[in-house]
Amino acid sequence: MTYQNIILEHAEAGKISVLTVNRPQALNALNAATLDDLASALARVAADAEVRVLLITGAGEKAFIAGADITAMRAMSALEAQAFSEKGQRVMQAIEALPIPVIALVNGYALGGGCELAMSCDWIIAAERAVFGQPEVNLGIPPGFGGTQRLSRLVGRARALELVVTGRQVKADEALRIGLVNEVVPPEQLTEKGLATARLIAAKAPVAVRVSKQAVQRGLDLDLANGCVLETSLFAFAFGTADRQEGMTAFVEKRAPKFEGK
Ligand code: DAK
Repeated sequence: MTYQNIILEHAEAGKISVLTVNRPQALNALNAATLDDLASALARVAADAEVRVLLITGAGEKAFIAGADITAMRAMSALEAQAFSEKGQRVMQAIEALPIPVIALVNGYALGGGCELAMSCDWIIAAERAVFGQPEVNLGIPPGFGGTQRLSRLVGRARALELVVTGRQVKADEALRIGLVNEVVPPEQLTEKGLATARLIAAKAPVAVRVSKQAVQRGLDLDLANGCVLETSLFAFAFGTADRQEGMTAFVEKRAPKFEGK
């Protein structure tokens, strides 16, 4: 399958997928065609049982994604804007709903819809030159791809609201300090750091990784007691897998486990 504005590649015998938004001439801004490409690539990754981790990044040296495409949005009618918004929301939800870990490798500007897309991933690794922000107030709109909701969940109400209503941009070191990103690395090490993290995850028992993501993600919408009930049932499910037996047997036999995702 060929895409217009993204590249979908595979590494480690198909266990790691790397999705690159590829419109560097517009700093990888999200227009409708790019959102369609993303939706289709995400559906493909979701349907591929071999893939253990997805990495999402942006092409070029300057930007991860500089936001929704302002030039395209400027010309939209209200109905077109509604369709565009729905496409964007679907992409963010599709990222979040993937059963495997998704890591954003933010190589430069992650503004507006770009910051929102990065925050839809499970966590962010940033290059030192990365810049984050929700500058929509400069354009007369609030964030519209979930930014007000995900930013406040990541950095807290006060910091999120300050960033959203001022449009202030945050460099990588501050993003690390406020908990927006997990890690900051030199730009030339970003891809390798992402791949190394993905390899680490791909070597673990796939079912245990998937249910761990479910437990953390779905548990955040529950109170503690119900979150622990959810954890117990997912734990019991994983306990029934052949990989659980293999993991424990390998430990006792002092050898590396061979997990098969069963
Ligand atoms: N859209 C379209 N083109 C963009 C773009 C964008 N967001 N950002 C950059 N570009 C284009 C520039 O126009 C320029 O194109 P040419 O002039 O070369 O043709 C090229 O990329 C290089 O950009 P610059 O020349 O501006 O590069 P600089 O280094 O000088 O500046 C910058 C980099 C990232 C600081 C600057 O480009 C910038 O401020 N960009 C805009 C950032 C921004 O405001 N992003 C937020 C977009 S609003 C919705 C839901 C969600 C949304 C909307 C609606 N609904 C519910 C309906 C989301 C909204 C957004 O994301």
